[in-house]
Formats: sequence, C-alpha cells, structure tokens
Amino acid sequence: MLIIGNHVSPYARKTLVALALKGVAHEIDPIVPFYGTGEFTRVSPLRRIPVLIDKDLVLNDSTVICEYLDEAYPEPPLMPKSPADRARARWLEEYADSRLGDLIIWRLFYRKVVAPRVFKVEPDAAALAEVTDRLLPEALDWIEAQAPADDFLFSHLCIADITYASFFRNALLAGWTIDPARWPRTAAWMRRVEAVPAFADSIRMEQVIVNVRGPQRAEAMRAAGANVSQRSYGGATPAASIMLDQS
Ligand SMILES: N[C@@H](CCC(=O)N[C@@H](CS)C(=O)NCC(=O)O)C(=O)O
Repeated sequence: MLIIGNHVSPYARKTLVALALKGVAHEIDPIVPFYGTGEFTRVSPLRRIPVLIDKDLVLNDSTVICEYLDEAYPEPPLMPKSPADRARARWLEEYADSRLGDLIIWRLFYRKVVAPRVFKVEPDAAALAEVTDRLLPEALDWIEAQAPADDFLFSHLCIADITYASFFRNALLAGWTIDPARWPRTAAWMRRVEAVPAFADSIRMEQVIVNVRGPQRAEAMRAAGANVSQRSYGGATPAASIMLDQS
C-alpha cells in the first residue's frame, strides 16, 4: 500500500496516523502536491494529497481513505459505536476539514508558508490578521464548546480527534497557537491527542520534513523510520495550485 502525501498536510497526516494506529504496513511518497507530475494528475485529478494506492485501488480524499482503512482494518476503530456518536464524529470531522481547512490551510498556511516559498508570492498582512485575530478565534469559540473535558471526544481516540490535532499542527507551523487561557479544553485535548504515540511519531516526521529540504529529505525520512518509496509522483517544477488560483 502506498500513500502519496506527507505529514505536513493535515489531510495526509490523518491517513498516516490512521495507518500507524492500525499497524498497517505502507510506503510513503512524501511529495509536495504542487510538484506532482502528470502521473500524479492521473491518480489525483484535483492534484491533491493524500492518495492511497492499494494494488488496483486508487482512492482520493482523506475522509474516504480513512473510512476505507477503518473497514478494511477494523482494529482499533477510528469511529465511535452508536449511530448518534458516529454521526456527530462525522460532522466534527467535516467541520474541521471544511472550516479549519479554509482558515488554517488555505488562508493562513498556504499564504504565509507555501506561497512565499513555492510561488514567490508574499502574503497580505491584513488578510492574515483577519484570520488570526478574528476568524480563527471565532472558530475556536465553537470548538471549545465541543471539546471533551478529559480523554477524547468519544470513548477512545477517533478520526475526529486526529483531524483537529492535524489542523492545529499547521496553525502552529504558521505561527498561530491555541491560547490555553482562552480555550483551555481545546488546548488540553490537543495535547492529549499529540501525546498518542502514533500522532507523536507523525510530529517527529513532520519536523524532519520541515527541516530537511530537497533531495536529502527522503533519506532523512528513511533514517527517521519512514518507508519512503523509491518511485515518486513528484517532479522538479511546481504547477499552479488549484487553491491559490481561487484568490
Ligand atoms: N478534501 C481533501 C483535501 C485535500 C487537500 O486539499 N490537500 C492539500 C494539501 S493540505 C493539497 O493537496 N493541495 C494542493 C493544491 O491545492 O493544489 C481531503 O480530505 O483529502
């Protein structure tokens, strides 16, 4: 099984943490999606990561991939048991994928971290401040009301917990952290998720990716324990991002 994507993408991280939790052997092709080749477009028509390739099966979208993994490898489960809890878990995951995806990935991380490096486009300070000072705090006020007082959202770690912690890693990488004085439950919940070994390992790999660029990255990831594939769907030149085209 191959995952195309890397631990710096919250969507790819969800799938990699799920695989680690379930102990499913896999290779990783840690491409940055903008550098995907024509072959990448063939397996990812929206040119997004993650992609799962399992023999003839090619899957896109982190939610779809994690649902597949949970059905194919049921232990430990990524979802709670009761229909009501399962529905709530799906909604909480969807809120994070959509709203935090918009705020943290598209409006903050892409503009502050990705665009300057990959596309040499500098961010607009007022637009960033609107996210960090108004929109994200508004979202956090809602999340704080959903956050568990202890443990995880349901009786065990599930995909919704992993999803929130994944997005807040990107907020951190873009310089924004959850203020524990204002959002104490969310801050403590995220610390608990980050301490789960499968998630803590993903943070270690994220740090390797952030700190080692270029051709040395794959070797550094291998040295840190990742099974990096020999063949890659990544090339040398970035193509325009569908997301950045939306500005
Ligand atoms: N709904 C998708 C979103 C995936 C996504 O947007 N991934 C980003 C990386 S964080 C990407 O590949 N972006 C490339 C681009 O926008 O061109 C999922 O859940 O997998």
